[in-house]
Amino acid sequence: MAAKAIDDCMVAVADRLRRAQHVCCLIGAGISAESGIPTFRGPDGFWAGRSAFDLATPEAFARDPETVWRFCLWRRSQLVTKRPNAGHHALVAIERLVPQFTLVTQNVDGLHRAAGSANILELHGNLMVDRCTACALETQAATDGGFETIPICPECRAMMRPGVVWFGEMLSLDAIQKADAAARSCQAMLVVGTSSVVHPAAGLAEMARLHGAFTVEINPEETPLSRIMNMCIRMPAGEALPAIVEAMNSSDRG
Ligand code: BV8
Ligand code: ZN
Repeated sequence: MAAKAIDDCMVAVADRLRRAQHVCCLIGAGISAESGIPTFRGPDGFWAGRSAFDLATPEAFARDPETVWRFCLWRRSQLVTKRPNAGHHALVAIERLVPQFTLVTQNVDGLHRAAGSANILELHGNLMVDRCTACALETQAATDGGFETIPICPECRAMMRPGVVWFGEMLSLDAIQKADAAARSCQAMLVVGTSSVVHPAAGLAEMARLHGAFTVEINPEETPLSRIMNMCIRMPAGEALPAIVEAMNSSDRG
């Protein structure tokens, strides 16, 4: 894409965001790829050579909790050294430039909060949270010790589970209701770094489009939702989002 065409595209998106009362962003693992965190369905993704249904379902956990915990603890050991990238920071900047902003993320890596985002809905939970399988007590995962031992509940001594939403599990009603409301009421939605195959998250982009939002997909690859988007930016999030913020700020300067 020629430089001029990219600029025009960023200015067009910036203009839409500037004119919006409410901007909603639907985020997937792709935004964290530039922080060194694997995506799920890419060639070197988490699901490459592994079955999501052996590692991310309640049945898998009931059948073989050790294997599910080993996968989770391994991901945690990688995550503790990762930092937000320019894409995460650009989302913080956009949040501060518009009247109302809702960040709906499928990511469980906590990098949006680390970057300074405020209004975050974590649809699939958080990998650094443990939840008791018996009394539902939630604790922050230990990061100082090793990543070898399965956490035990400090209250009732039952086994803990990772605080993420597995396939076949309901999402938090509060999170999905707020995300649905945001999709219905926003004037612009950025759909960033998601393959748009996991529901009900992917349905939020369709909901936004249905309610008249200007929808922009930021992803180097095409997805099943590309065809319904008003605009597709085939660039990495870490490049596209800062360029959009720059265009928003320069539109400020007139
Ligand atoms: C539920 C665990 C209902 C946490 C995950 C229709 C309606 C409702 C449900 C379903 C339905 N059809 C099927 C279902 C069931 C299922 C589902 O969606 N299955 C799919 C696979 C067909 N959904 C569920 O089970 C959900 N629960 O619906 O409950 C219910 C009703 C009654 C009773 C009980 C239940 C639960 C979904 C949550 C599952 N948990 N993970 C964890 O360990 O992380 S989902 C998993 O995929 C991840 O959490 C991740 O968040 C999610 C989505 O993946 P993406 O983020 O999109 O990542 P992916 O690798 O796929 O794509 C990355 C993209 O980034 C790519 O496009 C790539 O091109 C791009 N990219 C790469 N680099 C960059 C980039 N983009 C920008 N910049 C870059 N640099
Ligand atoms: Zn307990």
